[in-house]
Amino acid sequence: MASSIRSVALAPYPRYTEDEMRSRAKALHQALNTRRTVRDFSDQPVAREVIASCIRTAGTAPSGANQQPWHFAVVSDPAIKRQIREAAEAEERAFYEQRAPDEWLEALSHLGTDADKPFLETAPYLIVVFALVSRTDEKGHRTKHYYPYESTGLATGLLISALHNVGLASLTHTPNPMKFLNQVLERPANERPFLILVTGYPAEGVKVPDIERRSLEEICTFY
Ligand code: IYR
Repeated sequence: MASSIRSVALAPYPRYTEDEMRSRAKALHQALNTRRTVRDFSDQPVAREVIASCIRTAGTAPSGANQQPWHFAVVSDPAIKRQIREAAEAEERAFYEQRAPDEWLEALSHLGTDADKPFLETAPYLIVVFALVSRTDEKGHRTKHYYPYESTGLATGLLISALHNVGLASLTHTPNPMKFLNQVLERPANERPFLILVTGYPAEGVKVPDIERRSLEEICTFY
């Protein structure tokens, strides 16, 4: 290893007994397995500090060359939510009515989605996640980022888990195309819209599609 790199001691990783490991692993699986994507949100407000804390968790994700190539634009302003809804619904109408191939619509049919996106105004927060393909410093020097989408995906996974951990529901929404998010939120061109994480409490009595997780045998091979 290059000796010139600055390093610090790893904060201690606890050594659990094997029993503790089993039960901790199971407990986290049980907790995250109750997460479901919801499409119907309560308009009940959520403390901004809670959202901020969950985003700090997202920011702990590993990233290519530790460039942390993400930005989270947190929208609670009703006027901005409305603009996002209007632009997203326009794109979605074009998607559902013209652009989407039949095969794609068929794959979506069990979810019951359509071009109406009321949750973009109902939910207290729209966390618009951007992946940064590069960054320009104060001197105008541009640095390319590596694996920006993979890194931002990892951060988003942590964010979804962090939100679930505090009892908040989320919906990963990807209007297609999403370029309008740069205009509405005045984000520069190096920041590429990745997805909108619609966030809040689930609406009372909300129903979700009756779907199942694939089994361990199907998603995993031990060699
Ligand atoms: N963006 C559209 C369509 C859509 C696409 C996928 I892949 C989904 O998992 C769900 C929806 C929409 O939001 O309706």
